[in-house]
Amino acid sequence: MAADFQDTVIISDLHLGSEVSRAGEALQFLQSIQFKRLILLGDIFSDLNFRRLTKEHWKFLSYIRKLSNPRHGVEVVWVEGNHDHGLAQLMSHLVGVPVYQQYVWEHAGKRHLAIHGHQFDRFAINNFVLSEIGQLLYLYLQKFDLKNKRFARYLDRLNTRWLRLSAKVADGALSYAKQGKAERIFCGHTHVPLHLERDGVDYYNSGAWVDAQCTYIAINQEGVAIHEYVFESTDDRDPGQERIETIAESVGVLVPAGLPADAAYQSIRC
Ligand SMILES: [Mn+2]
Repeated sequence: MAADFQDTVIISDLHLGSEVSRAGEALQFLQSIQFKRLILLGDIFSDLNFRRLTKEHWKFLSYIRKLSNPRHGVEVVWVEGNHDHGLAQLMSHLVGVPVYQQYVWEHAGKRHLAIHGHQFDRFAINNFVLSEIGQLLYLYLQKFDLKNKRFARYLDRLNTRWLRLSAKVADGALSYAKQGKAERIFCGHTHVPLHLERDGVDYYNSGAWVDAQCTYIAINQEGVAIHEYVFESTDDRDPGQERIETIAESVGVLVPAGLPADAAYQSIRC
């Protein structure tokens, strides 16, 4: 199927070196999918202490190194996050992948921009009141809630901290994309997958690979979608299994599959 082949795949916030990192599943996922470009959108590492990396974490890194070999015809890009900060030089040597502060590319006649998103965490909100985007978000969520009862429970679990950070990064990113004349902007950092559209600019958050919910962004000719990767926990015979969660571009928000999204967020610093 055409959908099995992606132009670009984006993952972020794997937090290697942390106990909650889902490195094994991330590796399984990358091996199950075909793509021309892989963007590691920041916070792939949790900190600079390499002694905390487990065997599984090293396996993930060595696969990235393998993938970046020109022989494979895959472009691998590392975009620095706040936890990755300072690893840039080391990584490009160790894993053979170029590291960027932000990465810009053209696809389907549109300008795409990938940036981790911590840059908007302390974003000075000057022309957009935070409560406004908070309300906007709730409107999106409520609209969706009409179709999915389970989502009501998810909504209940959202706390103000989550909402504030997720909204802040979305708002900052949308403004930044507008300035930079990008039609699509991609961030991580908040650990919460999200799609928002404002003034003709689309914002996508790739979520994270820690705790229960692991999400990625896939870009192909049909557009952009956020997916949840669902893996076999006991048996590896069908590692490619994956469930497409929601994401029609028009709907605008990802519904985690009944999982406590805020738990993932709270368990580790973004
Ligand atoms: Mn981060």
